[in-house]
Amino acid sequence: LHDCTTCSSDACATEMLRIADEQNIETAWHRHAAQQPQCGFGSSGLCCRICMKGPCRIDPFGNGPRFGICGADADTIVARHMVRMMAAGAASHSEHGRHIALALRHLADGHLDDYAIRDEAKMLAVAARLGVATDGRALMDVVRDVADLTLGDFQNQDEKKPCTWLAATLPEKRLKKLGDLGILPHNIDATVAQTMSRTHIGCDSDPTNLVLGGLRVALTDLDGMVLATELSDALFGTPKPVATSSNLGVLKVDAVNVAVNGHNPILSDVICQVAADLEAEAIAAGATAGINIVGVCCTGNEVMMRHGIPLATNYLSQELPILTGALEAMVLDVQCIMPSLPRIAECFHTVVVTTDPRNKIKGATHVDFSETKAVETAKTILRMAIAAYGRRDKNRVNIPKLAQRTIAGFSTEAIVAALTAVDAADPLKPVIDNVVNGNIQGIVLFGGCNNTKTMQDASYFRIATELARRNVLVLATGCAAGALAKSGLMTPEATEKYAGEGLKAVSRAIGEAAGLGGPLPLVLHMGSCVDNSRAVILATALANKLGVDLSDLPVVVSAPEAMSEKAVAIGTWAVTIGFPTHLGTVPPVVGSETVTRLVTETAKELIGGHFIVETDPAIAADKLFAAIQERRRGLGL
Ligand code: NFS
Ligand code: SF4
Repeated sequence: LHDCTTCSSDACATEMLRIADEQNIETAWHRHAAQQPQCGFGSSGLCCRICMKGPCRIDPFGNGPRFGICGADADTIVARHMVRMMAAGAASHSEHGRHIALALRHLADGHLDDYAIRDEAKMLAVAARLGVATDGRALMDVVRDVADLTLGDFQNQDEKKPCTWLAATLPEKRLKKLGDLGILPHNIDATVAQTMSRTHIGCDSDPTNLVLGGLRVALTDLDGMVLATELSDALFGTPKPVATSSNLGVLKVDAVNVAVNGHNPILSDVICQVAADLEAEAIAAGATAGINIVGVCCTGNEVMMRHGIPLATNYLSQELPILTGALEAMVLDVQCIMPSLPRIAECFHTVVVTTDPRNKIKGATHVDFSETKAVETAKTILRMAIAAYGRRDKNRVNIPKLAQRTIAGFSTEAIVAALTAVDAADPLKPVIDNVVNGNIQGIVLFGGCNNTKTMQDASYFRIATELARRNVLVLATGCAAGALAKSGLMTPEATEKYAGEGLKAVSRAIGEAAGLGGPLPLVLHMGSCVDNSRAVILATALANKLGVDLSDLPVVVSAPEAMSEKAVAIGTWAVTIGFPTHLGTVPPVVGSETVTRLVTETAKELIGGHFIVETDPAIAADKLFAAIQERRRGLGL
């Protein structure tokens, strides 16, 4: 039903897809094939389902209807749907952030015994950034104030007062520009609700005004991400470089293998902490190697960054760990989880466990997770996995041999610490000097998902190696980071092999000064998708040091396999804070020339950033490099 040679560039995925075919098990790739051809109206954004008079469709070639029944034209229809995608993305990231902020608040009030402030220095640094007094105060009083200020970003009703975290994160120049345009949000929840309300039938139909509203709601997505990352670091620790490995070869034949899949470290971090306590029970059940926790998608990135937990795989191949026949449990929380998982698990002994009462899946076992009994729940789930080990069919175990060595853990703090080893008095100076002398041409941040519309992981490898060869420093988050880790690009060897001479020299100097015993990895893993905020904080530090705006920096963003509504929100705020942003999958906006022009051209004049839509990875690399060169010229370099 599908052509395996174009599905994935990941060797483990290809191997497992052969097994899927042999055993007649359906995966996302098979379902993608079954969906072809996909609807042209939907693909171009010209199908409106906003009211029940619809669906209405606009003929892109001008031979059929030009207006929906209410009178909405292609521009309105495209803009409304795109803006709603941004709102959904912002809601998702911010809900994750709210969850962490509420946990902090409950911790401060003494209600959570299973959590602690594991990085006190980060907690105090965050407090200082938000203007919370710390001197001589009890830590939990500081935590309570930080939590309350954070929750204020979901509650403030004064439209003139921008969200606290955005104000504490972006450079002054950028804040002023966004404020002047009226797109600096005051409240995450209110902005998401306003976005839903203005896109209801018969409300905002002016495409420019709608897109501006989209930029505003996308900025709430950034707000939610920054607060999620920074507070998670305080709760669970700020990542430091750590050596681990990636791809399905991280599963162990003699272990109780447990995959954590989803996004929120509130659950996955506790699972990692308690696994050691149940080691003896696993061994007693016959698993001589004990319990082996592996990650999938973004929660995988969270625990990889903080604990060196290996990454089994990224989004599109999340079904495949079950097909190895060696996965005892897949533990889920929220977002980007395929509803097909329990169906596949039925063919094996794997238990699929949902944990969030608002995110259940038919066929999965639900174990309600609450922070007040986190350790107890994590143990219950791990014991379900240990019990499943006894039901494993040894004859059906097929673990691919491949696991790539991966150096992860490059939080902003870790990067600054490495740079401090080069110049203790002025850590950012080595980066700036090397950007000025051209050893580093610029920085690219890879983010976003996998998408069946392209070969899995292939464009990431192609664009990243192409830009590194041209001396562009490469950062990555989310499933982009998963792709680049599985491709073996998060190693010093990859730097030796693929980096241009200038970049290689800088990476060696920093890596050696920082005691890594070699150059920095070619790609710096900055974390999960919410951790795109780390790159914003780093870019802001560089901009502030140079006295310029983010839109002046030779920094670009690339999402070659953008898929989710969250990715739409991230891409949009990346543009809104001033970065040229590449999408390798065509978003459903091409049905409107006006909206397409707004986000690919007008945005550049208005806010400095713009979307670059390019499905060919080689041409995308050229376009991203050209955008970097344009920025360099602007800086007189
Ligand atoms: Ni980001 Fe991470 Fe992956 Fe895409 Fe989904 S897991 S939050 S949305 S698919 S990168
Ligand atoms: Fe059709 Fe207008 Fe209803 Fe959309 S909102 S479905 S265009 S009538």
